[in-house]
Amino acid sequence: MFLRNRLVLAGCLLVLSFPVFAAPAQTYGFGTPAPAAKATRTVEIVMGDMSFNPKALQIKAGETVRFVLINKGQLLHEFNLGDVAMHAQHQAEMLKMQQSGMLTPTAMKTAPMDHAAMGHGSMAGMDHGAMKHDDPNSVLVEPGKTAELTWTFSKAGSLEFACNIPSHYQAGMVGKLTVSQ
Ligand SMILES: [Cu+2]
Repeated sequence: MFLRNRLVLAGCLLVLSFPVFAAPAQTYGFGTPAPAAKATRTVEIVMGDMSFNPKALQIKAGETVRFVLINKGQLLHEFNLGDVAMHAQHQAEMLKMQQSGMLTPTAMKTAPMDHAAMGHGSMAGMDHGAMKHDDPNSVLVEPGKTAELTWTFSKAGSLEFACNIPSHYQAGMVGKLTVSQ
C-alpha cells in the first residue's frame, strides 16, 4: 500500500509517469539491462531466416556486452536473452500476439492507443500490458534492419539467446550462451 501511494504521488508530480503503473520493473536472475556506453565488449550476431551466426557465445560473469543484431533475412526476428523456461513462456506470449494479429511475418504492430482495452483511468491494465512486446531482455529486428541490446551478466550459468517468434526457435533460431565464473 505504501508503495502504491508513493507511485500515485510520483504520478501527480511527473505527469508522464503512466508507464510506471503499466509496466512494473521486472528483474532477471542472470543480469540487468545496461546502457550501451557501459559495454566492455561488442558482439555482432547475424540473423538469417531461422539462424543465428555465431550459434554459441562464451561470456564471463560481470561482463557488459553490447549485442549488435543484424537481420539479413526476409522475416521479423527476435533476439531474446533467457533460459529455456523463459523462452518457452515468451513463445506462448508471442503466439497470442500472432493470433491477435499484432505480430505479422515482418513486423510487430503496436496496439492502437484508442483501443477499448486501454481502459482510461484504470490502473489494472493487465491485459493490455501482457500484449505489449517491451521486455528489456529482448529486441525485435525487422528484415534488413540492425538493432542493439546491452546486458550485464551478473553470474555464471547456462543461458540461450533465442528468437521466440512462433516456430522460429524450433526451426533453429536458438544459440547457447555460456556465462562462466
Ligand atoms: Cu526468428
